[in-house]
Amino acid sequence: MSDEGYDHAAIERRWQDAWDETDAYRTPDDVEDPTYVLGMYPYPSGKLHMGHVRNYTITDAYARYRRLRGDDVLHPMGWDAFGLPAENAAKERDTNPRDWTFDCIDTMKTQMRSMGFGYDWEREITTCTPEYYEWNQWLFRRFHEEGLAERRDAEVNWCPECETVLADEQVEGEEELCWRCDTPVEQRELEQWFLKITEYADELVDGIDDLEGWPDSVRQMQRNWIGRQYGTRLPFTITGTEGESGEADETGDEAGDGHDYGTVEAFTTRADTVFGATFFALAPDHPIAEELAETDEAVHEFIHHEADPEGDEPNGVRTDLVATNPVTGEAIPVFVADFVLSDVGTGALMGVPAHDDRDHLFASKMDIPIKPVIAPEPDDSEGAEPEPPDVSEGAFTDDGVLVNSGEYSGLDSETARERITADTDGAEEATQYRLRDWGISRQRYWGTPIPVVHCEECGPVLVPEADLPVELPEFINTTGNPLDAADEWKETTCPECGAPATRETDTMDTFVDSSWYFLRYISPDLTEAPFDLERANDWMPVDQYVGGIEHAVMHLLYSRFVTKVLADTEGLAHREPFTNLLAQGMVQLEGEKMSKSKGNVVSPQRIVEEYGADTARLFMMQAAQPERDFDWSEEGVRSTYRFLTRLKTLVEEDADSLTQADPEEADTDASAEEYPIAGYVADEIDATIAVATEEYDDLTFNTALRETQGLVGTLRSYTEYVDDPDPAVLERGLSVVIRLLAPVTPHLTEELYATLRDVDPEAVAADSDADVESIVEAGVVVGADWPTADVDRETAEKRRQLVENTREDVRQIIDVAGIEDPEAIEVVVAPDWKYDALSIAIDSEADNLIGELMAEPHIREQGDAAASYGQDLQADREALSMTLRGDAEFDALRSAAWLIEREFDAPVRVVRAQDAADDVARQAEPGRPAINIEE
Ligand code: ANZ
Ligand code: ZN
Repeated sequence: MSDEGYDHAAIERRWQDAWDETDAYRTPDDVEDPTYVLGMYPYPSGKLHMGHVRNYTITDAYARYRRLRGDDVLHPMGWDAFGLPAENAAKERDTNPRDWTFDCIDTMKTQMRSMGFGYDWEREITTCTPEYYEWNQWLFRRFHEEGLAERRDAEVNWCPECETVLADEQVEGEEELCWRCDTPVEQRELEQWFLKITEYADELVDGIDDLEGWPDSVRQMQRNWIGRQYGTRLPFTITGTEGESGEADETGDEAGDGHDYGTVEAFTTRADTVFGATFFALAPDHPIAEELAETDEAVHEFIHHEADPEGDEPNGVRTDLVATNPVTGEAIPVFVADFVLSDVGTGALMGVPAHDDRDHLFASKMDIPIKPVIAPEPDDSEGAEPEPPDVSEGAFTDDGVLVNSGEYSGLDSETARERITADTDGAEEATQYRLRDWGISRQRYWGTPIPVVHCEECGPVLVPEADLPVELPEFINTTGNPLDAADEWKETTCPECGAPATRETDTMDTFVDSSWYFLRYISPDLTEAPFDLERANDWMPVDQYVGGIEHAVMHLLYSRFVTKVLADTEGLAHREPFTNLLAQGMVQLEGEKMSKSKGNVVSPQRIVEEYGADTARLFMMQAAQPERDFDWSEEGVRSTYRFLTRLKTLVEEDADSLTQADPEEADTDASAEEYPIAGYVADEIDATIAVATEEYDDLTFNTALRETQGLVGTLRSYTEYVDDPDPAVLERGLSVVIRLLAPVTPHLTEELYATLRDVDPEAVAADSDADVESIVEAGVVVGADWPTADVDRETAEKRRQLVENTREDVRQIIDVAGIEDPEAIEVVVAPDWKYDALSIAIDSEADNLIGELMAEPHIREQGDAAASYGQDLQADREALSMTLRGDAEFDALRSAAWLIEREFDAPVRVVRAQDAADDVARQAEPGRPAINIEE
């Protein structure tokens, strides 16, 4: 403990024990609809890093805030416990993934406890336990029954040396080598399971519009990922030519001479460019391309050796075929090209180099003509004709006006698309998605076994519900998939015919686990179903979800998908799982993301040891808005620690001198009469509550904390400036500060709240259970209410602004007039009629404002003064805004007078206009008192 410190270790341990002992964070099953606050559960890697600490401090602070507001709160935690790293670690250390995982969970749980996170640990879930993954298998069965799970061929990474499938993470570098033996990895087709998320594609995109509590960036990422496009499918007729390879005539005269390949549809979003189609292209694994490869050497060579769909450059080979454009009748050459993707659209496209960037690149490389058919919209005012754009260097990709397009010339792109689609035989509107079905098969051990048995007679058969869970066998350390080597486990009998059969050795993608875990917390011990439907209907959706932006696409999309399926099949009453989403920013060190690989991590454990969890939490929450990245700063941590130390001293010193009165009952208005300074402090307390509450609602903790620290400063100056501070105001101030900080620094505030209530915190460490119970129950975490303000935020801010502006005006005058040593300062608040006039002016729609003002007898009575103020108002009409009323301004300035007094070391008098000299009073305006300084 340094000079400036406090015994944070003892305090934090004391309260953690007390919370545990009293189950302070339990959410009983019978609460009606708790506020559900959830942080993305961690992968148990062994250590909490700063990213975790930030994520979980955000949820913890918000959960505590909601609890103080009087909500029931559900704030659970669990473990995303399956995954490849555990399997690798087990192999390296010659242990098994289960032991390794549970060791990691133990350490991380201890660390979470030391951070003071208030979880309901009775609801803890661990996805690698059969009690959890049984329900993944159950889910798989349900999907299958609904026709939403399907087995198909798909490509995997295969190492021929290790004879095993590799995860993408196990394929290294540009050359794509096996991580273990450095052999070049091959692609292999394997039968795999898919969940048909594409059937929900439309609902998944449309629903994004309603996710108003999500960041726009995440919503856009989801839209892009789903990638819905509206377009047209155009039928092209493909025929062989008699010409020699590569000699097909571009004008298409020879079209139709040879072998007939029938019609191939091309999906396009730009049917308006169809007159500019100068080539046609097939994906390398398009059936026609594969057929050609049998006889055409060049096509064979391209498909099997040259095609590089991932490369930046488009590559292709020209075939002997031609395609007939269904709109123009023109014949164009057919290519096989690697930028045509087999699983997008129809696996074939019309190439329009003049208007598509990639087609332009390809055409330039392959010497294909480039023919512009869309012109930029000509400038209307000049009545100019549309001019075809220059496309020699690059494509013109905007919509525009059609040119060189026969009867369609002159139409705008949008209209042309509709007309061409309608006019062309066999053309139809089509919707196309980027989203693919969700491949869930993984050839690894540490995951949920896919509950399928392979029988020679019956094919793949689902394991019956009664036989679930299919449990993982003991881990075997082999180069390949340990499940393949687990012979005894693998051999079973067919559930349908009883013949010998083998188990599926693939396990599920761990995104399956996380696609519904938020439902499991609701009834974590249920043995008949994955979740209690009725309670889930009451408790879902998650009100506030917090996690890293790296999960903005997959995890969130899969969770949305599974929720929708459960709504359709199980009667879940919610179709979206997360109402509000916060994607937290990164913790950086010197501008770079903290990460193990960069070697720039700061250990949360060390920070907790040196400064305490409260300091770590407060520093993080005040450093930046939760969505923003911020830089770790040891100096920032130290200064946070000093702040907490000083707060502790302030509370302890004052606690002695304070009355035992209930701070909420304190009559602060009455004391404001006697002590004007106390009035100011009381105003500031209310203002702080008003602002901080709104900021907590928005999870902008940094602003809430800045406010609260400002109030601590005010309270400290107050005790320093005044000999006998009003005990009621001071006590209320301290009690408010403690409660406003409690969500972020729960341990110290609990301690100080006890001090303030004259409870000896040490008593919670004593043996008597009854004591702990009663102390905790009256404490800030369990017992206290969030403070309420006597003022709304807008009024509070106007009051502050008035005081600030007035001080600034005094400074200006003293400066400009060169006053060395002011004798007295008089602040004159405008007369009431000016406030009335201002209010009328703001509401008025009359051209003649003066006339409207003069219609009011008590304003007209003011004569010239009214006319002249009326003219001022008329001149500023657009910019007028309502101030506080005269008496409110008077009160605010009177209570703030001591600030001015202290700053300029002169007595201050605040008066209303009628009590001041006329020449001064005349200058006073609402929001801008007149100032008179005596030298
Ligand atoms: C003609 C055309 C003209 C196109 C034009 C675009 C611009 P984007 O690019 O996101 O708008 N396409 C169709 N099937 C494809 C496949 N299997 N693999 C790769 N690309 C394919 O996506 C739509 C466009 O992608 C389609 O519209 C098509 O090119 C291309 F000035 O057709 B377009
Ligand atoms: Zn069978």
